Amino acid sequence: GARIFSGIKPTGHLTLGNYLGAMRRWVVTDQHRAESLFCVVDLHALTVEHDPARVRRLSRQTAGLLLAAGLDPAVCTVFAQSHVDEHTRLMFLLECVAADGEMRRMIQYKEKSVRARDSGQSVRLSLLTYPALMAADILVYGATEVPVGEDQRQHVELTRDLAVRFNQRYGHTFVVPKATVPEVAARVMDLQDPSVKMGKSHAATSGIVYLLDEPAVVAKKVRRAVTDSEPGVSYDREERPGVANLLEILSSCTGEEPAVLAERYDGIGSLKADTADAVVELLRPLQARHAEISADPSYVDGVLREGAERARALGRPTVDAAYEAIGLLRPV
Ligand code: AQP
Repeated sequence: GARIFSGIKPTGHLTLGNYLGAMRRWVVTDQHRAESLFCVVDLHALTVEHDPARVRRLSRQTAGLLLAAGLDPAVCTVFAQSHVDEHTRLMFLLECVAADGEMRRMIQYKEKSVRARDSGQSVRLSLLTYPALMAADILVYGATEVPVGEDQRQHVELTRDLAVRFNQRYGHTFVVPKATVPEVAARVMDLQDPSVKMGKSHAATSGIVYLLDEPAVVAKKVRRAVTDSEPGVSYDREERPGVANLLEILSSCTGEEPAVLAERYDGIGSLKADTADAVVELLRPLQARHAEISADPSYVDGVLREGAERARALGRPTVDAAYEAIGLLRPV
């Protein structure tokens, strides 16, 4: 049957992009239709300059937000990557089937290594090998599907390549997974600069809607979104990226096609007003549940503890099989 794995990095406060591109599907459909695991991938947060106390705080907050969004620990597994050693055990084997060239080709590596150098920091080696750990995250659990936003598709493709290569060389060990990307809002763009994605680790925050932004803040950010000087509203991602982004966000909230929505509006002002309202309503229940959940920090810790146990039990046989297959002497 289907098995689902996906993760989220505790590198910043979660955004509307994380929610529409990934989390919402985990909550609404994925967790109910297959055995599924959702992971706070905290090790990945160490691949760029980081503050230890902040990563720890964001890890707990991210887990809390996954639960507030509606992941139900009774039907799915919510856990932290660093609690389950199987991920790093498998990573090394995958580094032994991966080539350095294919790692260097990854867009995220290119972008984030430029960002690090531009701000005078060295590029951590783990940023280059990141996709091997991500591949391990997925392959450990024999996931068939990986629900992600568009920006992660390339890493899932590499995961497939590594799985196939390992299986060919050392015998069938891994399930070959595929990425599933939403039809709209697969790449929510920054409201102030619709040429870049809305990213939680970006420094300029006025174009980013955070899941915990107050309604008035959400409304202000949407109202001030950068669009263009064309009259009227039309859906054209190439020529009108700012307007298209608003239409996609609204579409993702209401379920109507962006092009159909575009016909309904004469001016950008009313599109922005409706989009702001829709996002505020979308976030309202999540924010209410988050307030309840944060009243009891031990709740989140308990969920993570049980999640890690379940994940470990699911993952260990595959990693043991991979160690055997690749030629390591197994302890007796
Ligand atoms: N803008 C987005 N639109 C749609 N989906 C998105 N995702 C992220 N941003 C958008 C999806 O959310 C999931 C978790 O993302 P992540 O934690 O792997 O990465 P991030 O939020 O992009 O955070 P970074 O990498 O720390 O910040 P950036 O890169 O922005 O500087 C993934 O499924 C992702 O596709």
